[in-house]
Amino acid sequence: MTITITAFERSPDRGRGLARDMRVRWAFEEVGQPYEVRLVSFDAMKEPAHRALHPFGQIPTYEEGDLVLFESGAIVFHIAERHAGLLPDDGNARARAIAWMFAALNTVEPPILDLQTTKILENDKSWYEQRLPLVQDRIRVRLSELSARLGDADWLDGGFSAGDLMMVTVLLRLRASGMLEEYPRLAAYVARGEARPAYQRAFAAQLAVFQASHPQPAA
Ligand code: GTB
Repeated sequence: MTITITAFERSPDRGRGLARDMRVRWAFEEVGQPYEVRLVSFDAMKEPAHRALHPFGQIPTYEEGDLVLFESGAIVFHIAERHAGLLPDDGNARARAIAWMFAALNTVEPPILDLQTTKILENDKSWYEQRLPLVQDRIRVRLSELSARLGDADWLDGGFSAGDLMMVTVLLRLRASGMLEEYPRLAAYVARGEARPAYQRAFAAQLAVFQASHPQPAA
């Protein structure tokens, strides 16, 4: 059965792979599951037809026959449960990999989102200069803890899992800030994720969407 996900018609990240369809594309590539993509505009996302798929009018969504899902975490989890390659067979190891998925989404991503909200939506506020370092420090606490746990390992708990996939995509959102480079183990961890062939294929697919809508002028 065909699986269709939604992604931005014009991603504000200009093809840098930071929108949340990227983690879903990467999961599909890791498990070798073909998928189709329906591109949606910002306006279309808020229309009833898309809200029937996603109550908050966002991307990504997932459609497979009668099944409709939203929330990138739920979608990646569903893919990981259905196909081999993203969750270990051993029950305890599997539970720990799932815990890392939740940690990425619930513990590490929120302060990173806070930084982006602060920089984009609050930079004209009188208190911006006071707030920014507070938000950055909250991220540094998490990065420092994560780096300590990772240590010299390649991945968070044994082999690469959906927990790593989620954590790498969350950490990538920090790249422009330069904060990742303060934690060389985490910078290397993210680079390992990006070097995976499945990541490369997913990145190329979302970049192609941006390039198609922004053709390069002939030299
Ligand atoms: N919790 C949901 C999930 O994980 O799926 C969050 C989904 C979400 O925030 N989707 C965003 C969206 O649809 C796109 S990814 N936004 C439109 C809207 O809310 O109206 C967020 C995103 C957007 C842009 C960049 N960027 O430009 O770098 C990065 C990430």
